[in-house]
Amino acid sequence: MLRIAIQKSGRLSEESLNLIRECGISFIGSSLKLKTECTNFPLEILFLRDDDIPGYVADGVADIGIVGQNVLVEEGKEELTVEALGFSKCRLSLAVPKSDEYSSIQDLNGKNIATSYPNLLQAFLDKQGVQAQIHTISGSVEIAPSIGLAEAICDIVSSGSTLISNGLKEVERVFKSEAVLIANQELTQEKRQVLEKLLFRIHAVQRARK
Ligand code: PRT
Ligand code: ZN
Repeated sequence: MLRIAIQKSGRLSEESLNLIRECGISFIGSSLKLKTECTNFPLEILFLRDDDIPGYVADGVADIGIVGQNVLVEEGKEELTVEALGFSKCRLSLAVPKSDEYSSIQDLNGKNIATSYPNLLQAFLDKQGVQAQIHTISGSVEIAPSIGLAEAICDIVSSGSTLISNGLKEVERVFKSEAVLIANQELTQEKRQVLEKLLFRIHAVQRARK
C-alpha cells in the first residue's frame, strides 16, 4: 500500500483528486476525513496542509505527495521531485505600489519586502546583488505596503487581479511554479513498483489531456 499526501482544502485539492480519479482509482472522498483508502488500487490518501506535505514525504510518513514547487523549493526539499504535473501554474513575483517609479531591481536596495517565501526571495536577491530587509508574514502579504509594513511584496501571482485590486504592479518574476509529484527517497521495492504503476497511469492521463 502506497500513501499519497495531498492538500486537504485549497487550490491544489481538486486537481490532485481529479488526477487520481482520472487514473481510474476510486475512493470514498470526504473533506472531513484525514485519510481514505482507495478501493481498486493499493493507495491510501492523506489530506494535509500543503506546507506539511514535503516534510511528511521526506520523513516517510507519506510515501509520495502532490505540492507546489514554490512550497517544495522554499522548504529546501526539491530533491524529492519525481515530475511536474502541469496544473496549479503560478509565479512568485515582486510587486510595488502602482504609483512608484521602478526602473530596475536595484531600486529595491535597502527596502523592506514582505513575503511568505523568504528563502526563495533571499536566493533571488543574492543572485541579483540586492540587499533588502525581508519580513516574513504568513498571509495577506498584498496589504503590507498599504499598512506601511513594507515598500514591496513578493507573493504568488496567477491572473494578477489580486495585485491590481491592491494597487500594486508586478515588477520582477522570482520563481515559476506548478504542482509536482514528490516521493520519499527510500521507498521499498514493493512501494516503488506501486509508484511505477501509478506513474504509468498518470502519463496516460497526461497524454489524453493533450
Ligand atoms: O491551507 P493550506 O496551507 O493547505 O493552503 P495555502 O493557503 O497555503 O495554499 P493555497 O491553497 O492558497 O495554494 C496552494 C498552492 O497553489 C500554492 O502553493 C501554489 O503552488 C498554487 N497556486 C496557484 C496559488 C495560486 N495559483 C494563487 N493564485 N497559490 C496562491 N495563490 C494566491 C496568491 O497568494 C494571491 O493571494 O492567489 C492570489 C493571487 O491570485 P491572482 O489570480 O489574483 O493573481
Ligand atoms: Zn499552506
